[in-house]
Amino acid sequence: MTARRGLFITLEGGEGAGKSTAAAGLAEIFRAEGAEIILTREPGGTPGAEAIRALLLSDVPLDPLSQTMLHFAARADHAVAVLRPALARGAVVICDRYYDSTMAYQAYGQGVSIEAVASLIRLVDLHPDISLLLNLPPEVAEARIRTRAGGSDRYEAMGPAFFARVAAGFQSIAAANPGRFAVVDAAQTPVAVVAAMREAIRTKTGV
Ligand code: T5A
Repeated sequence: MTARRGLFITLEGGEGAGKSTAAAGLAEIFRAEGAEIILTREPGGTPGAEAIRALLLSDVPLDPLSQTMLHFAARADHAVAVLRPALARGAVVICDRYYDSTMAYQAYGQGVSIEAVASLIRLVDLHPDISLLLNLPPEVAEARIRTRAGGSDRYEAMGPAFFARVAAGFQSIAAANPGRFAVVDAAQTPVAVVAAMREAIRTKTGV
């Protein structure tokens, strides 16, 4: 296995929490500091994983365990082809969603066993240095999603009870991993969200 030197940052949270916006802002800050930045996302980040993403976000019927394994198939390819090599070069990797999303959406949200997801996490065996949970009240997230163009994907089409389970799942995961997680108030302006994230990274990792 390749040795790691870089910094692996993941962004987590519900729909419309502002992860993509914040990931781009955070990448700008690290670029200005002179770091090599890899800005990537899950599901996705490689041609194979993007093909799996298209299936996962489609309305093709798939049972929750199948979805779980597809998320990890995409993740395994992403880890080998992009994440591990970038970290071995010493890059700062900013990943919009990672395995905590599978735990929150598929285990807490869709009822797949927590142990099944945990065993897949052990199999991929590549762990973030810091995970930033963007916390946003559901009504604010819904308002943001409504302003966006485009239709709903598989997960966006699920109801409020599902999103409440996912949100509670993220809170439990963050509480169980206080060394790795920082919770950021995502209701602030985009500039303030990114500044809070940069400060949390400095506090948790010293970088
Ligand atoms: N999924 C994913 C699983 O079920 N299991 C898994 O293992 C993984 C990895 C991915 C879907 O797959 C699921 C989760 C998802 O449902 P996606 O399209 O990548 O699909 O979904 P999201 O990650 O949720 O992406 P979104 O675009 O919906 O949300 P973001 O990235 O959190 O939000 P963003 O930045 O696009 O912003 C949304 C809107 O709010 C505005 C933006 O301009 C935009 O209009 N905004 C703000 N407005 C005010 N103040 C701020 N601070 C703002 N920040 C953003």
